[in-house]
Amino acid sequence: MSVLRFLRNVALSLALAAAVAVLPGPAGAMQPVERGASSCLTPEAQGPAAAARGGSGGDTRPVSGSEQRAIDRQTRALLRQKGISAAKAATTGATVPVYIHKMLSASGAGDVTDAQIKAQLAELNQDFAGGENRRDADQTGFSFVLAGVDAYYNDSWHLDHSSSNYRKLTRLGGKDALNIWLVDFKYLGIATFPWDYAKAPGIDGIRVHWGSLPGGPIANYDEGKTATHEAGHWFGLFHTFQGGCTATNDEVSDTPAQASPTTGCPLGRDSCPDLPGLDPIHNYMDYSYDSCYDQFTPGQGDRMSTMWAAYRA
Ligand SMILES: [Ca+2]
Ligand SMILES: [Ca+2]
Ligand SMILES: [Zn+2]
Repeated sequence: MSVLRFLRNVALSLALAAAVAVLPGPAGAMQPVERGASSCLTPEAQGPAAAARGGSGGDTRPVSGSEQRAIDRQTRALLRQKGISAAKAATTGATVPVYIHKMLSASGAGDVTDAQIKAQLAELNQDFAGGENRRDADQTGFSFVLAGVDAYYNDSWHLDHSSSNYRKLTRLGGKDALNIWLVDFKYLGIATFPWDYAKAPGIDGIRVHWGSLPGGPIANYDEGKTATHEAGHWFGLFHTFQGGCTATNDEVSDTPAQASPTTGCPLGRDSCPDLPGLDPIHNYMDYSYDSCYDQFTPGQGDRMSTMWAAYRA
């Protein structure tokens, strides 16, 4: 994280803490959220109506084109070491244990119900099974089972402060376990990548705004698909706009290239008019509204399987 970005986040965190302090209860703690860490903060971004998944900087650490190629070389080398062919790796599936950590304020703000957690797991299972678009969505071979739910009452952790620290202290399971920390921050979610697990296992997982769970209070992002998007990164997917209008872009051949993130659900958007296909606005790895999302592609399914075989199996 750049110093500038860090300072901006600190400033925002302080502003959020101040705002939360004067607003009562979980509903009052509702704050504007964005996917991307590098989005510019504008006055308009101060209300829930401005909620968006974020800017082009994204909700993961940035990965340059040259680093993408280095990751691919490393992935191929790991699979060779394990004696797994590329074809076999691409068919890997798994049942993923999920640990939900409710990072509540000292007074209990940011809580979600057991029914919401159950609905979130059902959403993940539906989305990774291609259940929202029987014609075009991939059955990825991944399913999810709830392994545990815990709650912490800590104002600092609730606002995602000291996140490296609290994640190391609370993370459960091995490299195959999806840890979901539910927090209150300016993002919808933030994720780590599988190829970073070995060097930072303690922080592996996804942080998700508690208000984005099914039935949550964030307009347009209240169907639990933020967790689906962030889990996509955790499995090794980039955004569909990674790399912009280039032939390689997100390294998935069946997602048309896209110049920039989508907001809302603009049918017919074509931000790379010189490259084939309309923008994949329905793809879980774009920034569209939850109601607009309905698919991972077969190519994305293959990439997630390949990354799983290399880094999480
Ligand atoms: Ca692509
Ligand atoms: Ca196009
Ligand atoms: Zn993302």
